[in-house]
Amino acid sequence: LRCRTVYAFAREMYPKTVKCDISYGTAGFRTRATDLEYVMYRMGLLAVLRARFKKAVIGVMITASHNPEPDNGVKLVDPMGEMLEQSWEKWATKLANVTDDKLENVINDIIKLHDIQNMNDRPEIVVGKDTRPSSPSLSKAVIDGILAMGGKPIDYGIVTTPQLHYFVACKNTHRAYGEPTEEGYYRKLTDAFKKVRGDNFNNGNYTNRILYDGANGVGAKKIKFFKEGLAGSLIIDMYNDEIIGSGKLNYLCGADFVKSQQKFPTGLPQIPNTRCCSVDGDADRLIYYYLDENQKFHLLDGDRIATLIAGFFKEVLEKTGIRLNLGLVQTAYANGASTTYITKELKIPVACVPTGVKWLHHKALEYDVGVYFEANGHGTVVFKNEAKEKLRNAFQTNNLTREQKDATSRLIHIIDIINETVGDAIADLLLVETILHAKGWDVRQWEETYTDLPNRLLKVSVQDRTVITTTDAERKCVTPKGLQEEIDNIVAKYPKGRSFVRPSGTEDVIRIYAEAVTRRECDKLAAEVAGKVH
Ligand code: 16G
Ligand code: ZN
Repeated sequence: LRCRTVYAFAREMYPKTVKCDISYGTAGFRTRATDLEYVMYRMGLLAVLRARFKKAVIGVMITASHNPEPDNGVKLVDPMGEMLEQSWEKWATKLANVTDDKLENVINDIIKLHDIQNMNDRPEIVVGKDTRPSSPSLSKAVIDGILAMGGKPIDYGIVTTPQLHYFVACKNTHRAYGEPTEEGYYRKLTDAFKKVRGDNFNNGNYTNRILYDGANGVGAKKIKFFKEGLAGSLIIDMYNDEIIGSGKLNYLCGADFVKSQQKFPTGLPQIPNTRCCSVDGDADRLIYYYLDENQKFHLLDGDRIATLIAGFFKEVLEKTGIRLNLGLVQTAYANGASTTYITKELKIPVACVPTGVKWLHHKALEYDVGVYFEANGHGTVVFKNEAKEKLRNAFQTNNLTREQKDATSRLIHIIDIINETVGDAIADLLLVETILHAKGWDVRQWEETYTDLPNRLLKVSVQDRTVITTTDAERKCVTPKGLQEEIDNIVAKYPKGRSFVRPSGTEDVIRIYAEAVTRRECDKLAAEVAGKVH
């Protein structure tokens, strides 16, 4: 009977309305919201199958992150709060694209191939959504899919993407990771922050006030709860909190706008030398910046945050006297100056992986303490369980000097400021503020650690972006034949020049990245390389 409901519902309530195929890309499905109802319903079905297969709670997040307000999207979250396992992405794609009359076949294939026997289990599926006007009806479609397949939807309503990842991890670790509630999340992060900060809210050149751009999205709605929890230890002046449906989500503001346009966002007061930050539309990216006394814009992006965090962890780890290995994971978009700084000066090993959080996260797990960040501001720190245990055990013993004990205790609290499941703009903000406070730095001192090479990102529309394939963490083209050689020849003309091209995983375009010693050269290099991509 249930099966009949699944397919009757599909045909009657959520018929497939779009002919062309969509694919589950680096961030799930993402397109115009009006084309997504049936996809959402089907992802509800898939989430229940995945939950039965893993015998665990699975998450579904409805968001299109930094995209414009009329878009929306959906992604599934695996048991430990990670991105959906790669091998299931193709099932998501298949399920989304099959015609209504073949839906049953694909579902049966999934059940058979994965030998899912517990079809009567009623697994919990946690559902969250961003503030887009389309999100409520799309969330209903997901929930209908979950119910039709016999799952138990737990609707968290409007939450940030990283909050949803956190809830999934909490539920599957039986609360070892934290309480699976919004209050539990705020309490965990803000309590840890306050413990580390202590009674001196300011230190050296660091002042505890920051201007915060909420991108007119969920990041604005949720920061209010942090402000309460922080109880004045950090003063967050919030801007860009328009009401839902104003059309202003991510518009001329937010982390993606600031990073890609390299511009100060609208809506924030322009106060010289004042630390500002922006989050994106689902609050999983964070970017810092400021205007100097000449109104010149200075960007402190994900690379800058990564080097700050990795350098700090190295220092504190050394002070604990506990041997744990530390590494940083970047992508090809990382500014060359940041990579040089971290390897040559901080002497921390760096790995480079393809674009997309799942690659970074996976690689970071190879270190005891793995820091990963994309230049766009998405990143976090992950700790091996054994590393955490080692720290806790060391703290319990009496073999540590006073200094070692202090450092160890600080590190243990700092772990609780971090959302290890995925990049979390607000948790990252608390971590950056903690480090700047510890160092007594203002935003300019932070910027002085190294000088970014001027860089440019261009995109080119082509007929078929799949003709470009890459290797070596997207830094070299394999096809079309000869293209890499042409790029190499161009790059060779520019001192410290670097450039690569790759097909986007989220848009129908080829992206071109270039960096060089001067802005002019960099722009010329980008244009020359773009000229070869047609
Ligand atoms: C997605 C990725 C992000 C990546 C971006 C690149 C996740 C959750 N998000 O937004 O990490 O930087 O895609 O987009 O993995 P692109 O392939 O269009 O350049
Ligand atoms: Zn995002």
